[in-house]
Amino acid sequence: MESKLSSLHLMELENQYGAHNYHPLPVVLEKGEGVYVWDVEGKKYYDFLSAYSAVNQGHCHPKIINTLIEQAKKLTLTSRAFYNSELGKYEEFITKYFGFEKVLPMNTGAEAVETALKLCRKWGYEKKGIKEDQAHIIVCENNFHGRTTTIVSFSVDADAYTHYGPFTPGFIKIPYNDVHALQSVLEQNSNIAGFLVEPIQGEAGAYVPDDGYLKACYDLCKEKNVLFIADEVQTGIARTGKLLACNYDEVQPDILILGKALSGGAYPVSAVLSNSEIMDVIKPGQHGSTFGGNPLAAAIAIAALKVIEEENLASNAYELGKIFRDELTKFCKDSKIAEFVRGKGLLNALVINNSTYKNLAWEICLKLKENGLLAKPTHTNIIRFAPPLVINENQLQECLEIIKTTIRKFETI
Ligand code: IF1
Repeated sequence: MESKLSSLHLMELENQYGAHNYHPLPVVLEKGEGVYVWDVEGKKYYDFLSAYSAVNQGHCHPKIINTLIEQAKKLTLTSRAFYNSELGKYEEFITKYFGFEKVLPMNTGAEAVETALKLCRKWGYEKKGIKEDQAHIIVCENNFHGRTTTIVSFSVDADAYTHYGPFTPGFIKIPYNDVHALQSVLEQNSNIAGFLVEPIQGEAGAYVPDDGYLKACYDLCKEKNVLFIADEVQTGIARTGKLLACNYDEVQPDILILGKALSGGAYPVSAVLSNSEIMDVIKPGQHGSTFGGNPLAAAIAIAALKVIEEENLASNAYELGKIFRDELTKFCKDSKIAEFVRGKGLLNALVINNSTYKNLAWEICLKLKENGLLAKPTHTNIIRFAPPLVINENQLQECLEIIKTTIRKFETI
């Protein structure tokens, strides 16, 4: 019998044989259930990252995993050269679920963003009448939409784009949460095909725009015949306390991009939704993916979306998110380290004052880990808190205690 490898050994293996494109927290996980994960030594943690909001339904949700197992035993992949028994059912289900006429299935978030950009450009040429190669898409500063060459072409994060050029042209960056910036570009440039926006900027540290921002942008887009494209890969599927973060502003995007929790973390599943008038510009042979729309993904996604509804995860995220921010806001008043908390639903971030010690947020996360809660800093001084949406109030209170006690220990240093 081979003896079990220790965390240290497993981290060394990743370090030696894997590309160094990540800097993980030093914890090696081997099991997950609901809001909990366990490391290889058997220590149990609350997961406050949820695989960047992919496991909204909780780790290894039995209904999702059973669907996965049953479908995997039957048929996993046919390619789109043939029809499969699950895809049509899924397409009907997801379009009705989100109120669109058509869906284009892909696998990862970045692929779905790429798909939306291609769809938008094609619509710009074929429906709006923009001259060949002149279409522009407006994007926001501090965006995060994925890692492909085109997507990093419009990133403002030097780590994301440096030395990956030459870049894809055709994107105009404007400040986020600035309706006037959008208005002025729309007025100056008649070659705009779309406006791509995150309803809340996740990577920027759960940066929430003003109420009404999305609606105002949407209205401007309508006025100028420009597609409003919402990237809800991270904010969608109940994370922010509503099914979509766009629901807060009662905006139905022209193009909706989903990923992550569309599978509950069981499989890479992403999707682009729109009405036929837009989607039908893509004809056979003009876009696709070997795995996109495979029967395994289709079955899993239906199960994952059903869980969201059956377990009222949107309203749970809404209610518990409020409690979480209220408690931490109170805590921040007496803290020299914790500055403020922001977010919506269960997508929240705590801003840490790291003026005296730059790595403070990382050190806090290491201590949180020792105390049984996993979270990861972003932009050196922001800690993102995003537990699975199946968390209950008792568990949340326990987590708030862990967070507060852990941070208090640093106040005295
Ligand atoms: C990583 C961040 C979160 C996304 C939005 C598209 C994608 C993402 C709004 C692409 C992906 C991830 C990827 C993950 C880290 C993570 C992240 F910090 F980088 F910004 F969640 F907050 N649109 N977000 O947030 O989806 O291709 O990855 O499936 O490790 O890069 P993907």
